[in-house]
Amino acid sequence: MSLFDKRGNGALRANGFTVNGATSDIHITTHGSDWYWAVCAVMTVATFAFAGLAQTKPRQQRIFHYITAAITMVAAIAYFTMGSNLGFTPIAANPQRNNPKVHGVYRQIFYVRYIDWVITTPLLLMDLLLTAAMPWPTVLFVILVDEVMIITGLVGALVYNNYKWGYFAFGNAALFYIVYVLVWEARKHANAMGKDVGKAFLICGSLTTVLWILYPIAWGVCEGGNVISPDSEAVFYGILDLFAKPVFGALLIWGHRGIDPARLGLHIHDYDEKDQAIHGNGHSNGANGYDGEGRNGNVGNVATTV
Ligand code: RET
Repeated sequence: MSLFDKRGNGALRANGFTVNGATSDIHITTHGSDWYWAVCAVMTVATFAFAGLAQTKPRQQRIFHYITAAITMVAAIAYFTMGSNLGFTPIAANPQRNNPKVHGVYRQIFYVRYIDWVITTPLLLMDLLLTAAMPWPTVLFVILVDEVMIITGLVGALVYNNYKWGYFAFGNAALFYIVYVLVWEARKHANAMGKDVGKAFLICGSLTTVLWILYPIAWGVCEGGNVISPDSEAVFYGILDLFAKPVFGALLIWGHRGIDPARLGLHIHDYDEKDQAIHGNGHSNGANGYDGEGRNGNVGNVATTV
């Protein structure tokens, strides 16, 4: 163990590089771990900021704050895991390289990244597609395709031979479809909702499109091709994640400042509002609202217009 290891934050020593009997010899150093901790801190601060901002709005207007806070909350925990040198498994690198930065047999593959993404990328897409007031079947399908993208990326990362590129190809096809919906269908839809909605969508949608196309490039040189070191992987994915989550989230919430979600078809009920669905049928339903007997025609219509 080098002097530097002793000075490090301790996580590498505490948790080690051996998992299930295999040891990663291509792994992060304390630099990588420190960087993961730093990103964890930013994600945590962003979560409190987004959740705090939500409290400044009426409950019917918090949906985008909550979705966005959930995204950074999950990321904070994923980064806590990676900073702690956990949430990885050693996978035989293919190809094995002579470059000392990636020389070795087993590369440290952080599967926890994909657990983060499988939760957060659907939420990011919800942020965007709800902003564009897309029909809910489209939202559902895009999210399912997104899950295909992330899971194929995970499986590909865990495969040690060249079959991993087959999964990579499926993942890229999925990304292609998502990008098509964002830059074409959803953009048109957002513009039809008004100038402010169109602008908010354009800014956040463009940022997302550019960033998301960079992820498979990172995968190609990290989990896929074993070209750059795990520390560089930490920086590459870390910068992408910082832009895709806290920066994206701040821009999205800012873009929504003058937009009532009701304009986007998101009619959300609250117990103390003057809402027919709750107060208009003569029943006193308390905080739960509906009487559960389908007496109020409005409930069905309003609640499902997404
Ligand atoms: C993988 C590999 C398989 C092919 C493709 C990928 C794309 C991943 C993307 C991830 C986005 C993550 C975000 C995280 C937020 O913090 C899975 C790397 C296309 C687009 C936005």
